[in-house]
Amino acid sequence: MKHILVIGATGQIGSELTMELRKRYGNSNVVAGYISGAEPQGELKESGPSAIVDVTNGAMIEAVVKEYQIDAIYNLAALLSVVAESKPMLAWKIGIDGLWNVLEVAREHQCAVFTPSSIGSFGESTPHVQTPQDTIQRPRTMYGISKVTTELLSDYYYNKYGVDTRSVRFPGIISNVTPPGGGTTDYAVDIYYSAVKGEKFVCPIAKGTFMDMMYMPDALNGAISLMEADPSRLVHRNAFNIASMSFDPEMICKAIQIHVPSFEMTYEVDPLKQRIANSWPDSLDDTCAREEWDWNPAFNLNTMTVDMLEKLSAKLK
Ligand code: AKB
Repeated sequence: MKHILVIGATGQIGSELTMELRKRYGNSNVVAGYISGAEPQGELKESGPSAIVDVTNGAMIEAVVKEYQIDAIYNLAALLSVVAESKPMLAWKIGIDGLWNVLEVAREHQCAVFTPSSIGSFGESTPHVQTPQDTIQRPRTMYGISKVTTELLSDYYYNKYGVDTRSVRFPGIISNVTPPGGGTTDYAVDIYYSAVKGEKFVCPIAKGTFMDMMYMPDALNGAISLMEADPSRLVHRNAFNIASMSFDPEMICKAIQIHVPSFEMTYEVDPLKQRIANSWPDSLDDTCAREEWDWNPAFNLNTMTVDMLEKLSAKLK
């Protein structure tokens, strides 16, 4: 039986991942770890155990791991790319000092660890089209630097101590539940809210800027499938390219207009977001994930758009 701790359980990915894990492993076996001021609400709070877990406090992580006999940790504590540029030291403290704490506790208590990386781990000098699994990673943002370090440190703990660390490089994640905050790819979520509210969308990312994106159900399934994968098949560990769709603002706008013909979009490019977006891949090659653990996403831009518009219309009614 798996006993799982999700650190960052009230964030964009954490809130849905916790519920999905509870569905698969049983409500009482999945602890929602949150920081003070970001308490779980509603179903997330009612459906299973929760505990304050500040990733920068190793003793706090260890106490929860011991209390609930945790054997797997999903460590989602991080600042997203744009906000990390305005608070680089805090981004490092949460992303890397926090990761050290998680890995040390995992080493002591034999826990498997999933800590996501991102398309942000690549930079200007990375090949941008069909970015290979193993390639140049020289990002210039603090988010990217912390994600490359996450990959290296996670591999280090696997190679040196045998800690079962695994990870994926998430693209921009699109969801209709908890909104993201402070990311470069957030526009691809915000645009759906504008469409459903009948508002014009002002896009902060320029026409022709392609980035990889993914619908939340595929992202959750990817993380859980990788953690369940047969270790003898894994050539890579930290972190796998995973992909399902790549589009620019024009393409997502057109996909929405099929269902909301009156929807309009204009541009007001945000220089920081654009600089970050320009440095990221246009599309990823995810062959290794497909070969080593059968990664196979279910959604494309059109099927995601139908589902997003339907769910958001019901939610915002
Ligand atoms: C961000 O935009 O910062 C994130 C990411 C792609 O890692 N969504």
